[in-house]
Amino acid sequence: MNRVEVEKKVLNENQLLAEELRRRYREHGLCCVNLISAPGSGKTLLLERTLERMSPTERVAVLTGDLQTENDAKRLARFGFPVKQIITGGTCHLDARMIGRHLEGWDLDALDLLIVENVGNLVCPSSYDLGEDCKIVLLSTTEGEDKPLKYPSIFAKSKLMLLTKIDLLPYLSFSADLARENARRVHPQIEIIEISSTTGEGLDRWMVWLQEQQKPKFKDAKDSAGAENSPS
Ligand SMILES: Nc1nc2c(ncn2[C@@H]2O[C@H](COP(=O)(O)OP(=O)(O)O)[C@@H](O)[C@H]2O)c(=O)[nH]1
Ligand SMILES: [Mg+2]
Repeated sequence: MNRVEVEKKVLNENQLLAEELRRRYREHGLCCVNLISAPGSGKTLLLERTLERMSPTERVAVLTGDLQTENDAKRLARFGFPVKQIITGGTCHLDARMIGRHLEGWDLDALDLLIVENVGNLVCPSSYDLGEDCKIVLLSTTEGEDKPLKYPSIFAKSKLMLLTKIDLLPYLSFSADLARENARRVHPQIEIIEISSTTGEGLDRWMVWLQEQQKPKFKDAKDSAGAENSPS
């Protein structure tokens, strides 16, 4: 098999496992979001801010991926929600098999929201379906406005772009307007929220958006429970 054939086989196998995860999430009424960005764009700090704003009764869990270290899981575990680190070794993305393996031991019925923090990389994670409801791409103000044009795949596949670190705008030549324009050239319908995890700007909007994503799942779960209970 040549390299292209091997890559195709790996992606096909991943797709089957991702469909299986999607089926499980649907069955349990669980919403899954997949956060993707370059290293250092602010995924973990945003998740710290997100978890600290959640009430202890929220049914949320996090899987966080990195090539090495448990650092991010340690940062996130202190909020009391279930968190697991996925260490990929050298692999530059998470795949569906890794997700499935790390879900073992968790009761999916006890969860409404699964947040996946992917390995920091704008290229490889975009090719690997994790069975998620949507991908979310983070672009920080220190990365340059042209990244949606240079790495179009992930911006094309993401439902939401979070423009992060906007507290730094006064010190940078970064144009948020141009970044938005470039993202919309690649994906005209992409939703965009500007945030700062240090000042808290935009975080209310982000929390509402995240809550909104869970609604269709609640409805699906309710509908199927209703169908099971209804006389046939
Ligand atoms: N100024 C500023 N720094 C941030 C913000 N979000 C994250 N950072 C910093 O950026 C660095 C990388 O953040 P981290 O959350 O670890 O990024 P990750 O690699 O995408 O998970 C850390 O030093 C954070 O403190 C932000 O909104 N504003
Ligand atoms: Mg991180």
